[in-house]
Amino acid sequence: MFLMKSSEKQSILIVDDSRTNIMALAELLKDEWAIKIANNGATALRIAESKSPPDLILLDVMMPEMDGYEVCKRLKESPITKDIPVIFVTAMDSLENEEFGLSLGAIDYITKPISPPIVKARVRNHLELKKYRDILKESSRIDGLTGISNRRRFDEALSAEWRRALRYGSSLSLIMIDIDHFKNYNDSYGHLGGDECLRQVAQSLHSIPKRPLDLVARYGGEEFACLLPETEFTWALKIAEDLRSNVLALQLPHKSSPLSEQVTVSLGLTTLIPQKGQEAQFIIEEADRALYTAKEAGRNQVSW
Ligand code: GH3
Ligand code: MG
Ligand code: MG
Ligand code: MG
Repeated sequence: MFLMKSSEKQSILIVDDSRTNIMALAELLKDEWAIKIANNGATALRIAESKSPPDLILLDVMMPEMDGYEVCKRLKESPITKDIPVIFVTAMDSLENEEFGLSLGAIDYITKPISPPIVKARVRNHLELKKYRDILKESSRIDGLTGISNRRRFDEALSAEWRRALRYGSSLSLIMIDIDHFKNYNDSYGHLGGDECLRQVAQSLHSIPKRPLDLVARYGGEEFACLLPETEFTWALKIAEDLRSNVLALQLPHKSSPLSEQVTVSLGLTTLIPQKGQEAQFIIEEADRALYTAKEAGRNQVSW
């Protein structure tokens, strides 16, 4: 459900200050792959960090302002872009240059003038490897019990969205969700019964947020987290209420709950605009505090 659809074309970002070079490469590759272009380093970095990053970057070296080596260095330094493979395509054909380019983390170094079939073959090989890396990466970010995203995916997404929100001054919302009286549930229905309950609650939570960057993850035990980038408080509150009522709608019996006859969740919501000097951890602490308030106030409710 989370894996890339095989029908989706992989995309290549071509970075070159020469329009002629861009057109030549684009012409060569456009039938097989989706093409993005940038005629300077800053634009390339922006596209690489965007919500739909390329699967491969073909990078010129000699460009005014920021050269290709610097672009590659920055791509490899950022956790958001470091896994995008970079191939230098350049007229700088000395062994020293090639060695330097590869030492920056590029996976390949192609010198101009290019041989079109060889460029195509190398691009194809690297994109094939990228596809399998993506599949592996994806499966290591799925929670084994519930099939939704796991803590690792959540931590990565939070760190990426925190940076983005900090840079653009946008609102980030986080909802922490905890099943009420789950210890009792395990006591009544056994650990396997508890596991089945976790699966159903996870799936019902997962089906609520609709935008591609919204994320519901199993945070740990019987706690879940819902991360909503670029989301204002009012909308996040509506999502939180929807999460709560979707779990109620499951009508899972919970005979030993001191609260009601069925499984319920408590939710803590925080919306904030990240400020310089704050750590991403801050939004978790705030949402946890709100969750504690919801528990204290009687559970089966949203607090903020
Ligand atoms: P509260 O309403 O205050 O949240 O009460 P609670 O009983 O849910 O809270 P507590 O954190 O004390 O209990 C969480 C329980 O969740 C304890 C643990 O046994 C259970 N749990 C955690 N992970 C799993 C799991 O993977 N499977 C099962 N079956 N139970 C789990
Ligand atoms: Mg150039
Ligand atoms: Mg708990
Ligand atoms: Mg609990």
